[in-house]
Amino acid sequence: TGRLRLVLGDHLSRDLSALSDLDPGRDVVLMVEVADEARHVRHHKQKIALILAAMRHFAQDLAAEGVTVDYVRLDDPDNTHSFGGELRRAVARHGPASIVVTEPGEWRVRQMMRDWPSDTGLEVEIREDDRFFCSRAEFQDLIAARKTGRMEFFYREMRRRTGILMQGDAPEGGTWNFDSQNRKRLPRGLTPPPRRRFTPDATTREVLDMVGARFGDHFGDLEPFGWAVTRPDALAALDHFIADCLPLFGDYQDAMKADADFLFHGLLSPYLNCGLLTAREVCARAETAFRDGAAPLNAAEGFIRQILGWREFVRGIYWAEMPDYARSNHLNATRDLPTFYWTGDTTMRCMAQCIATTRRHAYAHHIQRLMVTGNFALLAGIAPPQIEEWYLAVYADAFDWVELPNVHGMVMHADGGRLGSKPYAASGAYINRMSDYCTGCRFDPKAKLGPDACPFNYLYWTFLIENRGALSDNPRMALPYRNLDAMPEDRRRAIADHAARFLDAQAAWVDSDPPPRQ
Ligand code: FAD
Ligand code: DLZ
Ligand code: SF4
Repeated sequence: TGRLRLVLGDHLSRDLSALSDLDPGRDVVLMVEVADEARHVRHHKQKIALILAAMRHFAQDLAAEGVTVDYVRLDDPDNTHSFGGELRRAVARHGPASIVVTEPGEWRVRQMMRDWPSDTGLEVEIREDDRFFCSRAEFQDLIAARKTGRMEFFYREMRRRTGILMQGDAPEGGTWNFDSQNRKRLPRGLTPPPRRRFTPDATTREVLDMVGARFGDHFGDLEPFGWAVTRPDALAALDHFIADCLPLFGDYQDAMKADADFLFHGLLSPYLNCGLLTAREVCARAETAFRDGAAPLNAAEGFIRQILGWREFVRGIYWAEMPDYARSNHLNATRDLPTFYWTGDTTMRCMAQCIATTRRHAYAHHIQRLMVTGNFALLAGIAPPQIEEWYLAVYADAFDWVELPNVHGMVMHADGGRLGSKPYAASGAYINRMSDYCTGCRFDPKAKLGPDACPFNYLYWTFLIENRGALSDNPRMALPYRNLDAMPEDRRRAIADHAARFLDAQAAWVDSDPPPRQ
């Protein structure tokens, strides 16, 4: 008898470690569609459709290679709808000698796996996920040796180790970081390129119909559905990004524009995270574009930093710090998530815009996530688990290993600065500088007090007032605290008053269950 090889929905890479020594004559590949994975948080409809359609195509390709694939569909009447239940049923069907799986992307699923040997009576071999540049062990060593666990040092070390964008021992262009060139506002006359989207084939169509019927009450629009769900289409998406978007990616990396959902961003994270593209090939393509003169260095470096730097760093932190990481709440934030995160029903135009693009595409770009919906959650003091659940549910690229450090650490500062040295708190001036959202907003980004004052302004100062104990010793917060302290006491009181009234008005709309929204 052969081995049973379980392939999860974010393991869709042909060179996955769990498939490396596959014996097509004896082994069985198991793939299971289970409702528990769609419902543990109520994922966006497009996210469920993307994963299930990509799983079905991946299984078809393996079968076409002559591999025996046991594929359990969501509508199988005997489906137990959990990974553990489906594994037990498959063991009964095939009687394998042992089980092989690649380590999962989520702590939650890693915990499930502890029960599998006793549940099945078989050896469960959990292999390393080697699709990352930096292994978990390597990360631990790096952090231990460096003491300072900051992204920038990790990234430089990864550049040296991989040789990506290096000239011998020195960084290409003589500097590691071109961030200062990468903060331009989008000029009025510049229209971002139309984006390549993919028409669903019959397999994907069937999944879309099933998701519409079963998960119709989840957040988000199901259609139009334009994501790639096969490796060739994901590669076509990568080609399109490198040719049409990468050259200006750096310049407008931090820009936001009303009704422009994608700008020059990659739209590649769902493919990287579920396995259709590899981090290595994506970085290699960006580097080649630079070396061929097709993209400037600030673009290629800015893009590679996100993947070789941030993506690898947050994964390292996640596995080094879980499970305690998720439980910290450095700023003691406890407010309920306002209902408008699910409905988009708010007069703050920036928030309404970012929630609308999220609903339309299961996507928002980094600055929308960090400086709009994230910034609001930080300033309003939303309870970390509630805002984490929102991010995990609504984005097609969201898996715990990458979502949690970004939200818990980078946005909410709930980890006390393990990930970022200071909170990215900002007032309306930042959003006004980097976007055109404020034009046509009912609030005035320049007004600090009064009925038209931008809520981000009084929420910002109130956040500083309320978190003085946790933040005022941070040298990077010295300037904001000096500005706060220079304000007359009655102005500070008026600001805090505005914030309290505003937040109470939102609380009237809070509902512990997200309202159904089609
Ligand atoms: P691009 O702007 O084109 O960037 C290129 C690639 O870099 C992305 O595809 C992604 O793989 C990687 N990347 C960029 N920034 C980060 C980052 N901070 N952490 C990890 N990888 C990064 N990314 C996810 O993949 N899944 C998530 O669940 C997720 N949640 C986030 C939550 C918050 C609050 C914030 C601030 C960021 C989050 N990110 C997450 C990071 C980032 O916003 C997305 O990776 C990015 O918007 C994906 O779109 P893109 O492919 O167009 O990215
Ligand atoms: C996100 C997701 C969904 C919605 N459905 C499935 C599924 O039916 N089967 C599956 O194998 N994976 C699914 N996934 C992705 C898993 O949640 C993902 O593999 C784990 O979170 C990784 O630990
Ligand atoms: Fe957002 Fe304030 Fe600008 Fe309105 S004025 S769009 S609330 S930053």
